[in-house]
Amino acid sequence: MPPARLPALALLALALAACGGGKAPDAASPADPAAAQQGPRQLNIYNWSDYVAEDTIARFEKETGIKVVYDVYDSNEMLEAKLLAGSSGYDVVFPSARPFAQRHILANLYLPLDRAKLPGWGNLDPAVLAALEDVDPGNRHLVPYMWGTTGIGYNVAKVRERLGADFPIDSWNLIFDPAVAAKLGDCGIAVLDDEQEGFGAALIYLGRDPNGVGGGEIEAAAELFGKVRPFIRYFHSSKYIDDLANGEICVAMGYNGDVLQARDRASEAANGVEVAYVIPKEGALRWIDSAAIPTDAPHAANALVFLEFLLRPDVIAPISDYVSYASANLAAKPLVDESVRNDPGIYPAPEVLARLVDPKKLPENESRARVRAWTSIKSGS
Ligand code: SPD
Repeated sequence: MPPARLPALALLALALAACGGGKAPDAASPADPAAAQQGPRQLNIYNWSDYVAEDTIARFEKETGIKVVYDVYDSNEMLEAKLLAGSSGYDVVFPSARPFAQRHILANLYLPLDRAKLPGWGNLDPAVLAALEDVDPGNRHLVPYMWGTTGIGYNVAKVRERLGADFPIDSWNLIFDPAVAAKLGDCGIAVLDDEQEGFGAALIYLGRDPNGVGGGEIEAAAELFGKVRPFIRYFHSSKYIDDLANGEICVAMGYNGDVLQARDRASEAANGVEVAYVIPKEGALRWIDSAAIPTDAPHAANALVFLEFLLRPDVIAPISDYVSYASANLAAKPLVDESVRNDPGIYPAPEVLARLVDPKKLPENESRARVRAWTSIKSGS
């Protein structure tokens, strides 16, 4: 289980102390391979689970001779806890933009990027860079990596069996309508253990602003979850991938690419399980994950070599193919497999894109209250 999120002000204070009273750090040190070779030939990466291709790290190690230590997490809170504890030892991390990377940048937790060492920067999609401008003014600290949506993954046969062939599978009602969830409870409903995603989905289903504050949002979402809590098997942010693929659960609130990885795993296993992903008609949260170099990274030069590696279309396109997420690299799109480019679960149609909402950094007291309420929601108390 991820550690509880600390109040942002407490985080900020810790971060400022760790960074020498909030003094802005210098730009990352030189990153050309020759310079990188002068320091320890190591790189410590902390990334989301299931977020690179099978050969990505081995390929980097072979090309550069830099040895990678690769650890994974499945929630922004886990990453944040490591960063704020200080001396994490990590050189490259992958925070989601809002509110995580946003408050990390405010707390000087990331080095400004030396763009001279990132000639592949021009491959990035200007629209994604523009979308990050409010989080990272001037795009100084974050290299956008992948973006996606949080919707519903489901086992087609099991859900159809229980709801009938004509029941439209296009709504958050699969999770939030007690009458529907009651019919699916026996085959397993999973929900992300993520307060932002949980509140976001519930408020969107209720027709409310997921970023709303002061209008009884917390109570409304808690009441909604209270009605369906008996039908939710578990809250977890990565277990659902294998469980969907193996037919152990039949509905999951999940990240689009993770659900599509479950679909691919089932199909590779030829186990007769068909998994599908839907962005609910009521709307969904859109998120952007970026790569960043922590201020106290022990191998900042090697980190820049890795970021430049990720900016290469021939590197990021196969990652996109494998993880089923849309990358922020526009130049790579023609290299991405046609089945991925044409998958509406990865590149949604314009009318679906219009229903997506970016999460916002909420006021500190609201954020704290949501975290507290999320604990109660999960325990069913
Ligand atoms: N397996 C990779 C999942 C990446 C999800 N990142 C987005 C989180 C937004 N809350």
